[in-house]
Amino acid sequence: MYKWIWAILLSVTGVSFCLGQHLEGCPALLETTDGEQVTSIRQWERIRRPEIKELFATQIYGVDPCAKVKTTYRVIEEDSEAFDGKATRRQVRITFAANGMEHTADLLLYIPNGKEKRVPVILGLNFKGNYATTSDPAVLITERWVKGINHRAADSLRGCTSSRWPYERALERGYAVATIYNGDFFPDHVDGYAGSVLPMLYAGSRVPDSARMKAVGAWAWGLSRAVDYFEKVPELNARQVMLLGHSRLGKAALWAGASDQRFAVVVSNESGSTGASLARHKKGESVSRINSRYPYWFADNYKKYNDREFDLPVDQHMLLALMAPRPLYVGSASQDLWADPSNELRSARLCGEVYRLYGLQPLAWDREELPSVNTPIQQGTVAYHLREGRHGITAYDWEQYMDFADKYFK
Ligand code: GTR
Repeated sequence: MYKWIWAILLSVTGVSFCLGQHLEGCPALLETTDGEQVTSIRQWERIRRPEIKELFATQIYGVDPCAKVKTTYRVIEEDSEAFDGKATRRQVRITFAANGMEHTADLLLYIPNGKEKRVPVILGLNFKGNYATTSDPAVLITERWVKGINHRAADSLRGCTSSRWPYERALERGYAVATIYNGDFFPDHVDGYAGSVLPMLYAGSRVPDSARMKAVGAWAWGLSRAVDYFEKVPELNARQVMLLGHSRLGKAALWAGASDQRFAVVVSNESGSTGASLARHKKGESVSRINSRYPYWFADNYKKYNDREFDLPVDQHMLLALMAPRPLYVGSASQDLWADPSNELRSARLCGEVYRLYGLQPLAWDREELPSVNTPIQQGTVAYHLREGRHGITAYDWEQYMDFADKYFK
């Protein structure tokens, strides 16, 4: 029924969309494996959502063994005068202990100063170490494996990815920002498993080898652990976390957002293959290409679908649908053909079926063609933009994501 209410509402407001959109050759989003039509939120939440989540876990991202982990937090550095007094910087060492083993991760957090209320948080993993996200000299240099010649972090690379982390702007807009190096959970290389958090989590587990998490699963697991910490910080509003991930870390962000509903807003920036982009009819990076280049990212089961996308029991719009009813933003870039913007857009449109079930406006763009560059479509609970330019995450992207989050958090 919601479908029709929306159709009428949107047609009077001049926005139209196609009813009953379906991805050809893919099991229906709103039909259970028993062939029952899903027409209520209750059926979605009790039956279909868990079914889909389970399929993504066993076939693609890996099953969380739900190890009993004891976690401790130690502030290793803090300064209330960061960025000329605008923010408090806190670096926290998180120690996880399970199955007789230990693992650590270092979280970098900036909190805007002078706020009376708890502030919303933007969370994302980073690719090169916390110290590479900012030229702030007090940020500790990671001692873990990093990409590069000798695999050691070097002070000369401090701030080398700072254009991707506009901290001061986010702080000015009232957001706290937190990040952790992805290598703290799984070093991003083919032999990364041994140095990852996974041997500790899977010790003694009965999850079959073929369905175990690898890098992307471990990164997603780590994102949830950051929220565990936010819940203990009085300055932060842990119910207002915008999770933001770029590219491979966008894939991890989507899986984290699907697995853990504490993320209030989820943003996929150019996550492409096995992220926001549909596998079926995908241009650029296919399932077999991603699995052969990055055999350590996804569960081994995923390799069964190399060159057989049409055998997948899911497609990526179903992953996006697991965010509902929470706000979701999919960002693409016009020259990022490897990620396939058209297929990211299609996926963002197709997940709308579930948003409609909740009576929410889906993506307010019902056309196959991409919208013009730098023209964000943010009216619905699902948003999309096509930034002009190459693969990357820029100040422009952040600005759109914060505009979108403001609507829900302010
Ligand atoms: C590419 C990979 C993409 C994307 C990207 C990135 O090499 O093929 O799936 O994840 O890396 O993370 O920048």
